[in-house]
Amino acid sequence: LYFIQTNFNMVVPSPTPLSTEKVRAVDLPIIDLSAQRSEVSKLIVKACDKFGFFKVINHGVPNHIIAKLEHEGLSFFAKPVPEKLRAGPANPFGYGCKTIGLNGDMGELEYLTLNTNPLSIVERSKTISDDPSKFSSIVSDYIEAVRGLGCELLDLMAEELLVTDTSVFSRLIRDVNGDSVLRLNHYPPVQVDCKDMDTSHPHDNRNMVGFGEHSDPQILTLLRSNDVGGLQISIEDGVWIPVTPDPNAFCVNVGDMLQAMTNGRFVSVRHRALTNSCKSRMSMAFFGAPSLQTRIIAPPELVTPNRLSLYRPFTWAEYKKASYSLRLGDSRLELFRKC
Ligand code: GA4
Repeated sequence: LYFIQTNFNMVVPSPTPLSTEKVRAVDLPIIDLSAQRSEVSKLIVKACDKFGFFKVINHGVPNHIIAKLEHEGLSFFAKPVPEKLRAGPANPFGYGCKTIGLNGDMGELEYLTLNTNPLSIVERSKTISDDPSKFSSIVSDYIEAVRGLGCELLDLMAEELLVTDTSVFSRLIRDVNGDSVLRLNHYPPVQVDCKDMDTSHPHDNRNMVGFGEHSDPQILTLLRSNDVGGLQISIEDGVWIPVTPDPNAFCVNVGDMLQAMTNGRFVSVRHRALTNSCKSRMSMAFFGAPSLQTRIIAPPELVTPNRLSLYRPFTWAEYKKASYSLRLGDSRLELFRKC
């Protein structure tokens, strides 16, 4: 059964009709990180308040680091299925196809998830690549660069939020032995007649759900994709805002842990990915997470008489366990809300 599911030559249309949903074009924030620091931090906080989402350009992650990982990802997904299965099943790390999480969620994608711990990368690489040391150094370089960008963004947020300890957020994801995850998602085209279609804007019901609606459990997600559209965010129930693809940008999502750390000021953005009818989409997402025993508590400056403490203290391990016991689209943070 697993083998049949992984065979992407058999493209079966998803039963989910998207025609009834609302799609709204919105200019989402694109923040140029080469601008003046105080200006950048203002724009970031504004974007996190309004959308829990923004794009960054001039982000400083070297192109050659991105291009190398993209090449490795494309080569991996182009391999015959039995070879890819050597890196699986994804429980939760390794190669997965169509199944998401542990509770029956499905999507039109295949993926590779890696724990970013250096030892784990070296071990995993042996099942993924014919040249494991090359693969693990490409993956490590990418993680290091993108983690650095994530830390920088979190410091900018703390500065603008006037938190005294400006490393309070970045410290959570800086540890190389933390629980951050790297995920490569490959969305093969789901074949429908695509004559005359604008493939960069999947606005219609010829697109299928590749990865269903959810928020990311971690602190911050930095996602880069090729120039094929598919990512959508939702800030209002049932209304989807397409994110224009830009291979030179990183999309940044507020995760559930940053919502908790900001005492509910930033909202972890709900998002999903649609498949494209004609083109293959590949995204590379870094999910910045703390170590398992880290306690998630908002800094004192973000708890005020006007904004009382919203969540009870908990560890990332507790939150992660709850996430994996629920379905993809569930709102997990509600379980940790004070009454
Ligand atoms: C969403 C963000 C990351 O891709 C991920 C996903 C994880 C998985 O695919 O194994 C989860 C999902 C994600 C949220 C809730 C749980 C866990 C599937 C699922 C149903 C790797 C993560 O950390 O959480």
